Amino acid sequence: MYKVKEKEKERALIIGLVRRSDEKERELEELNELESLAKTSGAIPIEKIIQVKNKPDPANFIGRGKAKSLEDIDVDILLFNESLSPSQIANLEVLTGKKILDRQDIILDIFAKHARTRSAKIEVELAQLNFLLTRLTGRGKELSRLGGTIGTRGPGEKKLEIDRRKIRKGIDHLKKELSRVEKTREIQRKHRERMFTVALLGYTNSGKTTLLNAFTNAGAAADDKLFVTLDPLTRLAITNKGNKFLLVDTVGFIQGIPTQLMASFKSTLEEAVSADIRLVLLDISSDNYEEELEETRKIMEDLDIFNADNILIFNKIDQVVDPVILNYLQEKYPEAVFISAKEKKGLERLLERIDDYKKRFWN
Ligand SMILES: Nc1nc2c(ncn2[C@@H]2O[C@H](COP(=O)(O)OP(=O)(O)O)[C@@H](O)[C@H]2O)c(=O)[nH]1
Ligand SMILES: [Mg+2]
Repeated sequence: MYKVKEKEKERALIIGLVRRSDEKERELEELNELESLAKTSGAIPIEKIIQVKNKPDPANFIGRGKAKSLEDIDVDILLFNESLSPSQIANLEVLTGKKILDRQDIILDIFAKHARTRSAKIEVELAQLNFLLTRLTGRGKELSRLGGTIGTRGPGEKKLEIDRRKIRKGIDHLKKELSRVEKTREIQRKHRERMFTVALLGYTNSGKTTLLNAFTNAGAAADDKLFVTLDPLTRLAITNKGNKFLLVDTVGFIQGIPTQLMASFKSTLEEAVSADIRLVLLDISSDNYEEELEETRKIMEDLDIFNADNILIFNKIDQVVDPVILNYLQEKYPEAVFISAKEKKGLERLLERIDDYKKRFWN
């Protein structure tokens, strides 16, 4: 399974393909999301391009000429919004000399990086193996179809069968491991000594990581030694009253998550589920914040964490030009906190709310 190499900071070109030019605007929204997913996975998105093509090329998706023209661009990854067939991936790899990834690859990579508990890691591995299996199966078909033509020697159907068997075996093994781990997990959790834990939830791009960083800077007086033992997605923060808490970044919600990935998505959110309270972020500058709020509610209900132990946060208020909108939302959601994580506005109030919750739930 391909992974974005974080240390080397690979450069990515993001590519969308639409059938008609009036679909460009919607595609651009998806590419914007894909861009932040790419960033989350550790790549550097360089540019986004949208190609109009009424029929994708069965062999090369974007077409041979277009693919050739990308050969000299200074990027390591070509990241496609649409899922490509195994043969398209192989052909594009040869034509361009770049790594070819699609949306599912990136999402799986992000899950893998956010999975911390043993069971979350297993769920992600399972999703990766299942995904690999569908790709192999697809490739098997492609290859046997090519089997008779000139220039293709025995395409290794046999090797593919062995690979498939290996993967299925791996899947069985992981499933057994998973049920074993889940049995012991509950017991361990009860025994663990914990700090007051606050999880960040919300869509990709809502500002979770920015808020995590804003709080960490605010909490610079906190004990540095503790940081060493925390994983990179968890920080120790401190309120003005001196209350310490752990702040956990999460994988975040992604539009239209493929259903095969739902299980691994949910298990990467385990930390959010077991947190004491959750900060639920919404991007107030998004055109779709109402839908996003509705979706957020649904996902949280599904995870059984839609309750009073959450603080609704409207982020990016610096982007709101019309004060009427702000007033309207403040009246409609009196419990919500309005902040700008980037400009560090409203954070004091948020910290006070965290103080209140800690007092209520933690004594
Ligand atoms: N204008 C503005 N931009 C913000 C704010 N908070 C985050 N951003 C930007 O929104 C984008 C996504 O933020 P990020 O923290 O990565 O979101 P995440 O995907 O939820 O972790 C970045 O470009 C941030 O700089 C804010 O309060 N105001
Ligand atoms: Mg983030």
